[in-house]
Amino acid sequence: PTPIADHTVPWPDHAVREYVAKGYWAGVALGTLLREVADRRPDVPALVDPAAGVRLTHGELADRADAAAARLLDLGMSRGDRVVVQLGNGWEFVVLTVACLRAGIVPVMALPAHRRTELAHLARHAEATAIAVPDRMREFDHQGLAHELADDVRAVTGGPWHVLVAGDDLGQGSVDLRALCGPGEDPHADRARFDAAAPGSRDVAVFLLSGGTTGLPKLIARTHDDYAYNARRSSEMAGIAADAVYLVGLPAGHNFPLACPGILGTLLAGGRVVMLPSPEPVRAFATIAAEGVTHTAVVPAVAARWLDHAVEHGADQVASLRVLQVGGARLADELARRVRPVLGCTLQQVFGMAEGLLNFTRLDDDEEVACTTQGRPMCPDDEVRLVDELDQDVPAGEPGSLLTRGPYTPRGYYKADEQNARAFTDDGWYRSGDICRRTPEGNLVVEGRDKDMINRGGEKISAEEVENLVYQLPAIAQVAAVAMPDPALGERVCLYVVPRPGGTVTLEEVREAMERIGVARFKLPEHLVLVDELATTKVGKIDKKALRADIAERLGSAA
Ligand code: J2J
Repeated sequence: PTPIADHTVPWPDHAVREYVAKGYWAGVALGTLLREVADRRPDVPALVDPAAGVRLTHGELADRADAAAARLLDLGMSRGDRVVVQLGNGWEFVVLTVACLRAGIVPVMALPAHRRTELAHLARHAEATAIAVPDRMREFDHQGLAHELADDVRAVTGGPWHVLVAGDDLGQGSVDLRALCGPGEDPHADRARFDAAAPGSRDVAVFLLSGGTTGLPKLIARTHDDYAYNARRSSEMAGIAADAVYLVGLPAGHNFPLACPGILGTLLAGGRVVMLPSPEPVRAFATIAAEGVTHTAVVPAVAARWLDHAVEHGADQVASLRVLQVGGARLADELARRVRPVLGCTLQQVFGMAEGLLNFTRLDDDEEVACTTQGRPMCPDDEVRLVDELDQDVPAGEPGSLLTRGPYTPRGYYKADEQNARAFTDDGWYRSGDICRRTPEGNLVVEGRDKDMINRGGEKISAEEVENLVYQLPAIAQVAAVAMPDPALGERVCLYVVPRPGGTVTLEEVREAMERIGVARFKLPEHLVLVDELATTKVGKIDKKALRADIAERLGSAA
């Protein structure tokens, strides 16, 4: 595989000097930092997977991670190699991730919902030589698909392709991930290997996936220095210390539960992480009660279900919960106001992005600010501009498109020169595509977006990606994917379709075709409107604003 550094966009030297001088970049690899925590608190609980009955202390987790890292090297992997990680929320995810951070093997954080299209793209683009999957999850044969991908990948890398499988049903040629993540025979030797050769702190630690505005997902290369700061500072924001018990209910490979503060922030603070396969309220509430959970992160759609559940069944089970972080999509003010009265905990709104910048409402903000804004940047040296179409700053208080730079916001996507020219300004500002307004006291309110993305309850869907897939159907002359309003999820995917003359197409046909190609289910359109032509703007582009208004009106008048 090509060295990662050949395709990353570095921060300029003066910025690096500043971030180091100000202590944001500590110069220590994430795996080393986690090892140091374990050495200070070896016997303190670190990781709980109630479903698997696994409980590990910080010492045990660190030892297992070192053993797993050693076994990855024994398989033939080495520093700088990439592994696509598509695991459910179980203990193996955490051990494997920490192992990678120790060995300098870079995990590519896929989502459990991803299918052939996404996984093949990630594996090829990252030139991965391994994939980690469950045997089966939610009726899907992940192991089978992982083996099918092998030929695809070998065609690019020419190298071997390791399929690491978590589960009882190991197929031929699969590596037993649970055994790989099990206790080692010689903990001292294993750790010595990585103590002596930790990855460089400026090296890439993880690849995160972008929230999707282009035909295929882009990779965000997060370095040890920047991601460690991301996790540490987020812990301060959320009040995570050694006594914290953090519940992971969102897909663990997503930036929010991984490091904002999530798994990494909690472990670095010496706290305890509890893995839960889904945030479904019955099990989540029972787990919060059983484990004394103090912190967790959800998307607005989940917050709404938790509130309803608590109204119906009471909130006694969540009495230990101190902070409920909500982010990923805009939280309605009315919902926000119910959090404290109903759940009895502090609401923290998080407006974040895998590209970097994190905004938090502070735990001591007054209720009005916490319920009506999405907070402010966590770092004093996060730079945020709100601009108009010509990249000029908008007047104070007016809505503008958000641009940002900072110590944990990389200056470009991985191996994506063309997209970088659009998504970043020449002087390195990331265009988040969010339309925000700044309140007089300095908090941001997310009012909309100027990027072509659909936010389905926090799951980001690129309209262009959906359109490209739909164009594979022969009956389609023209297609546009737009967001339609939805009471539960905020938005869902709606398709506007112009069929070829004499032809027609149904929603079911489109969904079946996409499923055959193999794509994450959450991207499948949920409504289809047949039209004779698509309205265009003055410059001849499809007028998505008009289409969004059209579908909102159609749904509104139907209700
Ligand atoms: C409105 N829109 C929001 C919010 C994200 C913490 C929290 C979320 C993410 C995330 C994350 C929003 N209100 N509170 O990585 O660490 C939309 C914006 C943003 C995009 C980023 C984290 N919080 N959004 O959601 O990379 O449009 O990260 O640009 O998945 O989600 O998506 P993603």
